[in-house]
Amino acid sequence: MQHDRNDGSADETAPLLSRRQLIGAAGALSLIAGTARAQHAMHEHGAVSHTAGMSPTMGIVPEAEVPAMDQVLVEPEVRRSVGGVLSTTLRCAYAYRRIGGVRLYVRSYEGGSPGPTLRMKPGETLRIKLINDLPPNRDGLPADISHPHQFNNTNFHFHGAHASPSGIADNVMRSMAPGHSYNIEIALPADHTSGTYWYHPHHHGSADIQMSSGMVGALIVEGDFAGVPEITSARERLMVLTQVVFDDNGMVEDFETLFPETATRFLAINGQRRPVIEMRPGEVQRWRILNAAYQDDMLLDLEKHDLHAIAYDGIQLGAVQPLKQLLIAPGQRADILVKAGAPGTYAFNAAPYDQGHPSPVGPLARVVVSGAPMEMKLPAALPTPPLASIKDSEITNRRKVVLSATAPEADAAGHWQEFSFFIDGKKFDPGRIDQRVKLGAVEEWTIVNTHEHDDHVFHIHTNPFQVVSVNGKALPTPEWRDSVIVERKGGEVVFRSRFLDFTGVFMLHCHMMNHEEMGMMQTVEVYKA
Ligand SMILES: [Cu+2]
Repeated sequence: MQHDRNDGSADETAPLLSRRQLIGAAGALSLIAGTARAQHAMHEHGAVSHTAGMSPTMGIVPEAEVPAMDQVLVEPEVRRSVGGVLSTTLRCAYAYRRIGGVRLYVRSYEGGSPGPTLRMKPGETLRIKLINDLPPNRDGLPADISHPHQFNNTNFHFHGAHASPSGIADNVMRSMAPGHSYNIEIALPADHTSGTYWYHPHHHGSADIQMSSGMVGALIVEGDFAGVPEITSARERLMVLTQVVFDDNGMVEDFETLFPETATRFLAINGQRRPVIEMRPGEVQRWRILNAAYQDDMLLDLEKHDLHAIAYDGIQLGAVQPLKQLLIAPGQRADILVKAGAPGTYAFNAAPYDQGHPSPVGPLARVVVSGAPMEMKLPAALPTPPLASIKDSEITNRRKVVLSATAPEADAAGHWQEFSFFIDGKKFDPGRIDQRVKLGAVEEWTIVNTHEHDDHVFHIHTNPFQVVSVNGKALPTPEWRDSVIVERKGGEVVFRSRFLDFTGVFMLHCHMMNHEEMGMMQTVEVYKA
């Protein structure tokens, strides 16, 4: 069956590394400086070797108590490129995680969540040996492949990469089976945009379960705003937002654990529940915010502070965009500047937002402003954005994509099996090509959401797009994105995109992963005429 196909020519199954080799490899990687970060890294490494030393059948492991909340925000371990290549291993395996007063036993990258932050530059190559140390699948393929299945298969997607979708590059058609390791090599063009990107699994059937377990990580393409001292001198923080879900055993093993709209137990930043973000009065910080939540939008609100957006989805804006609140959909990134006000403690919350069903609400963090004041300024202007606007005269073709769904009757239980999600009236079929685009085309697409009950989040791989209108209203400044909300009850987004550099098959889908997993995905083939 196509779904399970494995491009054997490219995939390499090598013997698994021994645990000692793995730990040695992790130890050799550079860790970022900073006391809190170093402590965190030590804690993480301690946890890894601890787990590595015991047999999988051993029951009780002595563990340090971790306060449930109010710890200083820490960031994931950073792995950097050296000599033009970022070469690393990523091990997928079960791990214990303490978070927010609960202990989880879930699938992870490198034993934690988020996974390590990968940092590279345009023109460089990302080379990963992905070791799938998850246990064998217990189930076969279901009759309907949009019925979640085989949760221990995985693969690797560089979300937002303008790179080849073929071979061993950013190819989400690959299937990486448990007990094997696989090479991934993604070359970024020299003119790739710089900013905040991320990675996550994208195997149809298991991606949602794995992402909701915390298998997500940031990927920073460095070098943006190099000529803007107000930004380069600002302390940078990475904030990976997730929705934390788990069952009575602290595990994520069934789709029922993810699907009800009330599934979210709490929200987390960098795998911490309500951490503390420290700032000095008058200090400006750059926050790289990634909504890596598996399902829902979040409306971010920082008490008594404005947010100043400088980039969306890893693409620089041409002017600072001041915001009272920031709506961020799953898959999206927003780079913002925050200028701290008077000393005090300020709530950073996910505020109520109606996405058809209520988005998750609650505290994300507390910002504690204290210490000696700093005199830092926000930039008055930003440089010309990296991607040229797409003019009317460039358009070679237009097309329309319709998102829809069927929901259960009012008297039904609302179990996930009573819903269906479609694009152009069909569920995902990996053996079918849904959109064929000629290499060199510049197209204008209209995305319509006819679903009565839910907003959806349109995402397409390989090429970013420039949103020109939303719900029939032209944007004063068209906005480059790789993921965009399309509102329910006939909401409509029009964007333009250039298909210039890469042939091959890639995906478009809803980034609310429950919807994607249940079939709201299509294939796109860019072909050379
Ligand atoms: Cu959706």
